[in-house]
Amino acid sequence: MSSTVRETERVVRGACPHDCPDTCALRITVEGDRVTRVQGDPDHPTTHGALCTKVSRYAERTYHAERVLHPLKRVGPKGRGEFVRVGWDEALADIAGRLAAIAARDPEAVVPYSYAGTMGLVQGESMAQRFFHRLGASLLDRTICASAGAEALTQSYGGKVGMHVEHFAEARLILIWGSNSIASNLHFWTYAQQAKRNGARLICIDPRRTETADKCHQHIALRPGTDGALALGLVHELIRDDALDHDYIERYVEGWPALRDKALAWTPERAAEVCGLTPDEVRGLARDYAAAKPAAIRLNYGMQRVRGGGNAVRLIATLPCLVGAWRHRAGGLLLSSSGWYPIAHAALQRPDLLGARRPRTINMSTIGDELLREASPAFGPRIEALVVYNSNPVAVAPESPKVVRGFAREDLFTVVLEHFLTDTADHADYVLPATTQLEHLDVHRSYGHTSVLINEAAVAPLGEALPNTEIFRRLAARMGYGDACFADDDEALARQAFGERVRFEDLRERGWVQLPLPEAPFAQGGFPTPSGRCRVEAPGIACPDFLPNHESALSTPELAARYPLAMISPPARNFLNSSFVNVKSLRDIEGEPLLEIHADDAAPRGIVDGALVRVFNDRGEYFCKASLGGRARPGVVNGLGIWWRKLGLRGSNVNELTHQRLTDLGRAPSFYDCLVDVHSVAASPRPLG
Ligand SMILES: Nc1nc2c(c(=O)[nH]1)N[C@H]1C(S)=C(S)[C@@H](COP(=O)(O)OP(=O)(O)OC[C@H]3O[C@@H](n4cnc5c(=O)[nH]c(N)nc54)[C@H](O)[C@@H]3O)O[C@H]1N2
Ligand SMILES: Nc1nc2c(c(=O)[nH]1)N[C@H]1C(S)=C(S)[C@@H](COP(=O)(O)OP(=O)(O)OC[C@H]3O[C@@H](n4cnc5c(=O)[nH]c(N)nc54)[C@H](O)[C@@H]3O)O[C@H]1N2
Ligand SMILES: [Mo]
Repeated sequence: MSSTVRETERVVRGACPHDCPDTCALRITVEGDRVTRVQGDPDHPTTHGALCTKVSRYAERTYHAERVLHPLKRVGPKGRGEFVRVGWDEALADIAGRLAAIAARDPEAVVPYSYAGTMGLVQGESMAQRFFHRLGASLLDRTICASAGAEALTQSYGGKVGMHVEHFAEARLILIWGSNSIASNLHFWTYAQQAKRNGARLICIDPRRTETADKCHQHIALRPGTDGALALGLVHELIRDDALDHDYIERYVEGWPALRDKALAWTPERAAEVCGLTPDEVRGLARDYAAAKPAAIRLNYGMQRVRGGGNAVRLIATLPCLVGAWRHRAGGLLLSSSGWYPIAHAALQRPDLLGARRPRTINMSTIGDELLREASPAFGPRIEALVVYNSNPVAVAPESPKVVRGFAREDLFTVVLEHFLTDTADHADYVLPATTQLEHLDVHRSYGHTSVLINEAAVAPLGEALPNTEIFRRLAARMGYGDACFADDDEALARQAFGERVRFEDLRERGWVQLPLPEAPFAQGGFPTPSGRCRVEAPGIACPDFLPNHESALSTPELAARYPLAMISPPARNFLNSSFVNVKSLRDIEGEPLLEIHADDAAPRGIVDGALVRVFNDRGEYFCKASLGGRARPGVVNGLGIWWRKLGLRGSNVNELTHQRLTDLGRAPSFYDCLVDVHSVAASPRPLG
């Protein structure tokens, strides 16, 4: 480390637990029993000693005055956040009793709800899954973020695999597509800048003029959800200019003729019309992409949160095959690298504990609807108990008016494992205090690089907090589950995560282990599909196509007449989804919830910069401040996420407006496929309290 370590200090190896492609290696400085600094590890290749603003304040989060440090039991109405402190024994006995009584009627009435509050393999889905499998609870389809893109990659490439992030530094052209790298993939941006210094051209494809777009050579501000049309226009031009690598296609692409025929109908004029671009933008992009060797695409999840998101990913994933970009290690595409990791999921989660039972699967992305559903033969039992960990669904799930109604059900028994009294915890019958990353052991993979990392516990748990694993271990004991797997401690779980493939001793000693992988993984095909080829069309896999948004002038003209603005809701830079919203120093940087709007859309509505606005549609209303700072394109507003409702304006956040319709592939939410209108509150026709 650059800073010297004092005698009274020790440095512990950590890993950032957050849902971000960068999964940084941390050096955690401890003085006595307190963490004094959290820094990036200078020796880890992709972290290179740098952290984002949020995680360099991780200690501020751990030692936050509002940490939940004791079990809490609800005393007030649901949602009010009124609790009394209780002991662990009382809480666990009551919870186990309630769950056992429900399970005796039908275990599927119990539903776990979790996502990536921590990405750790131990504190994520290990002991928790064992517990729910043994109980026979409903399974959870974890779709809220990336499953459209994941399913698309799996159809096309056979898995969530792609370029190595380090090699972007050598590319001649980088398309930064549906990614605000400076905000949400900072350590990739370092490589993009290296490439730029070496003369590479950077093109950002994003409806929003992000801080990343500001620093690229060109910004292509297409309409949300039109990436598939743009990709088809590009394929059209590659064919017309004969810029194809016929040899690569012949050898390593399956089903190309179907796409060729489709793309012939997508002239640059037609694509431009759909995307809200000029035909020259489409032609220029195709020419640049064909000419630059090697050309690399950093695709990210922002572009797949729309109805046709899966198909769009598949169309874009085909481009590097068509021009043979994969032949070079600095050519190709990266959406996710998580498929490279040899994780022993079954050992960690023990689906065998289900025995012969085959519980139903609840989709987390439609939790609002699911909680409000009555029992039926098709659905099964009404949801009677919800156990939430590593997630804040009341803030982050789509169509929150319904989510809130569901969580407010008096006949729903809700347990939330948390660090803080989030919007979700406010609705709990019991809140159980969980440890943060500084207080527990874990091992991590990444979805943006390819090393495995360890996170050692730096300090003892604060207050009465316990790791998620220990909470489920104790619950299992209360339920009387005697299976040996419930006795595994966290180190045993960490060792099981990779089995013999990654030695735990190496992780302990070095902090991380690089996976052994080929430099240019698909230079000669070798995609993890049965044929080894990239699949455009194959048995059971349809040729991808452009699908217009659920809500758009193309598909719902009547709705578009009433709600003429398309809204996207990408993250605010200083929050991590809804995490860190309660860290004051970070909230102060963000100021207030914002809606970015173009001057041409603001003027006729009498909206000025900084005005309080009401954003609304048939589902709900969201109050925030208008920002005319030039980041929104005409016809599109950007509602930056994801504020806690109770820290936002008038108890609302942007998910008041989003809907629960799913994507084409992967059953994911369509957060960025949403029509709204906006009024200045002063000029609003509705009385406001
Ligand atoms: N600072 C910060 N970092 C984060 C997060 C955070 O909340 N804050 N969240 C983390 C998580 S969970 C994830 S999944 C990733 C998300 O990071 P990304 O995968 O990059 O996805 P988003 O941030 O949702 O969106 C990225 C960009 O896509 C743009 N976009 C929206 N709609 C479209 C479209 O239809 N087409 C195109 N081409 N672009 C579109 C948005 O304007 C945004 O600038 O980042 C992680 N990192
Ligand atoms: N409108 C709109 N909505 C979105 C998005 C968007 O772009 N726009 N993005 C979507 C995306 S990409 C995602 S991934 C989801 C994210 O949704 P979530 O996965 O719910 O992410 P967070 O909001 O960060 O909430 C994680 C919670 O886990 C808690 N936590 C962290 N570590 C631990 C732990 O070790 N133990 C326990 N028990 N709890 C822990 C944190 O305190 C935090 O409250 O939101 C989605 N929602
Ligand atoms: Mo995400």
